[in-house]
Amino acid sequence: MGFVGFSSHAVSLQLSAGFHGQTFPSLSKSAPYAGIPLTLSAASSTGTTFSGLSLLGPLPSLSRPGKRLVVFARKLWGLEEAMRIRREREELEATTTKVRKRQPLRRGRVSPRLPVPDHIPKPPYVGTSAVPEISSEHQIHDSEGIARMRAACQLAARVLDYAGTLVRPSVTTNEIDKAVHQMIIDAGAYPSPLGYGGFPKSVCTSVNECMCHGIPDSRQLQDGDIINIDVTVYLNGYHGDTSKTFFCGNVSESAKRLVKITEECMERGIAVCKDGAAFRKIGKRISEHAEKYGYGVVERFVGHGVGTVFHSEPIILHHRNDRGGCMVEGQTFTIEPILTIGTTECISWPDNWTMLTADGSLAAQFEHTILITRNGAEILTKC
Ligand SMILES: [Co+2]
Repeated sequence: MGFVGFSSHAVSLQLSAGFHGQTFPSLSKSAPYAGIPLTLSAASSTGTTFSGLSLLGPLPSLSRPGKRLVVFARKLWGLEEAMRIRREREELEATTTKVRKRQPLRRGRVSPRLPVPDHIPKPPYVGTSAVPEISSEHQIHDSEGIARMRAACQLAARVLDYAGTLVRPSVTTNEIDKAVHQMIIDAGAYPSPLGYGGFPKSVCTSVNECMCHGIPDSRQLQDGDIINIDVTVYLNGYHGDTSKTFFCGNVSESAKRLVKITEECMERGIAVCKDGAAFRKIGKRISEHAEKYGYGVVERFVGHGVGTVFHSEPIILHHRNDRGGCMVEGQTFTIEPILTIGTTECISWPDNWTMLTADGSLAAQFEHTILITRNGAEILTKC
């Protein structure tokens, strides 16, 4: 699960009805028809010269040029009109097909919070409604801490893997939440998002244009959706945090490409990590790769230190930056870039959690928790 960074350029627009989602191209655009070049350079009763009509083939012989010209021009207008109508119909069909393919995301019903048995230890923020401040302490572990981090991260990875197997058309995000909740509880862990700053569910499910922090609800997944599932578990006093974007049914090529490049961006960010490396290298490498494909890197949501505290320093920026600081062996943090096809600006739903691209375009995200080692980084949230 991500955290809102401090370098925010985001607009805080509330969603207004009809603002979000696909826009219909105005049909009036096609009204001034400019198809066949028709140039009547001269037209008189005594002599007629046609030019620019070669597209229409050989002209009939004109015994009475003036009259024939009028008739011919009428025919042309009829043709123009027919073509204009046809074009408008084709445009409309293209538009409705597009809309049918992907409706703007709509809110469903959010069911009551699921209970957690008393014997499961809860993180300290549970029971408070304010979003906790980001802790200034970097999380650097001894061998005992590393072993616990490994256990928490392994569990998070297994839960995410399982959650991904549930993704298919007609399944609701609420059903995914329930299954994830149960698996975490059964493992003796606590689902970290539940009750974090008042978040009402055990996992984040972010569909299509939702960038992150989507709340599981009664909406059924549709064929062609992409969905990020973001799992964080709290096990033996340590958080493990990971997310992945899954395909639901048949997904468009453009969505597949966005998802693939987003995963590659995360991997490239991880590849620069090692003891002593500058944090800003992560954003540089991610941005370079995203830019090659014309994608935007969202600046508002950042990676973070993770360990005994859910969100701490260092703040990991995924975009180009000159923030200082270097990685230290034994340190754990997340890298979790969000890429978009269109704008990187976001708007939120009135729940103040669900974040969507301001233009309704697709967003994808991947996240791993990593451990900094002397020569590189170990991905802890791997199955
Ligand atoms: Co996170």
